[in-house]
Amino acid sequence: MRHLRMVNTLPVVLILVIGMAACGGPAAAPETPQGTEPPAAGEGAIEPAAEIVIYNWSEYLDPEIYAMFEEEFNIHVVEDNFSNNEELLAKLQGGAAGYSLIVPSDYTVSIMIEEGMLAQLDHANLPNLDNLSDRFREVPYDPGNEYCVPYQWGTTGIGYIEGEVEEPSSWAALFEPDPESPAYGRTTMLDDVREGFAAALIYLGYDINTTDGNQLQEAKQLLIAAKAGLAGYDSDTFENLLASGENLMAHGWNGDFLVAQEENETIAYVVPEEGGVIWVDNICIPKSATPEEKLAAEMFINYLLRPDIAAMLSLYNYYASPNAAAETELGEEFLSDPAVYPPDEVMGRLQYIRPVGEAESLFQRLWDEVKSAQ
Ligand code: SPD
Repeated sequence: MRHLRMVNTLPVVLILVIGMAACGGPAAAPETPQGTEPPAAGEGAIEPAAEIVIYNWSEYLDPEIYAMFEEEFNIHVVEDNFSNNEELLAKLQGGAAGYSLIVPSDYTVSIMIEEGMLAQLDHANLPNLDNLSDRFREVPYDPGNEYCVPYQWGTTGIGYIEGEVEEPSSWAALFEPDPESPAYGRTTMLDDVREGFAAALIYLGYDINTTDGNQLQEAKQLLIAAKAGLAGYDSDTFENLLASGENLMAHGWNGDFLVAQEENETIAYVVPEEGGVIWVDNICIPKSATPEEKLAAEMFINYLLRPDIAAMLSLYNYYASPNAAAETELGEEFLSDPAVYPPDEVMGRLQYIRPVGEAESLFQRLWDEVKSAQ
């Protein structure tokens, strides 16, 4: 089993309200139905599609799960990947069809619901929904799981090579890069507008969902200054670049660093003292799915909700599970890993990214300016 060295940092600088019920340690497993049977096919009933396409983050679903699902239900799953929520959103807004399943984060679910991009889930096809812990049945961006099912949750902080660089206990490690540090020029930041701005805004002491133009300009200047110490922006391979020794520090997601630790045990992860981001990714069905694809997609979601499969998913990518019934299979060692399930002290300084309405385009314009700055 993988272990990430989680470094506890200094006391809380920002006391931030975690407004979602989705935070906190694992809950006790409820007694729940474990059914995986597809809905009975009556006369004139829809037959599930023979193939579905899932549009997901990279390395976020054990291929063995696809194989087992296909074996059991004779439905083939094909995967395509995106690097950030905005790429997913733009692709669907651009009219991309053919996807039966997508995996947006919390704030993007809100946007997609608002824009009418998601199909309503038929809960009759999701008997395993009851396996979710209560707090994931009532997430604020989708109360009652009308459109989506929470998939995994985690945090955003800094990964680094222990012994080669000092512990980056402050975001200053990114935003005031020391040319003498071995990590100078061997550091990456996520290629992600909201995550990039969140890191800068947290360092400045601002709300990560601010729409104040002056604060966003200040954050932009900080992000531009940070570029001197960066090797680049990367959301897909940042952990591998640490594992291989090419880079020494990366802004990124906890589970990805944990997985990479299997290859390089000197990788460590920290949520800096100023705070970090907490997020919940969700599995949803785009409205463009045909009835046959939607049924097959619901069967796949129900399969993922099975305790053994939910545990397999979390043990593959080392992210926390919203599935309370999976806890027995996950085991105490996993459930008590502070890098996966942050202790209260860390939870207290995490913030959720939220939709910012019309200011989304301002964030995007400023991010483009950051990316193109010399
Ligand atoms: N390797 C998959 C990582 C998925 C992380 N999603 C988090 C998005 C938070 N903004």
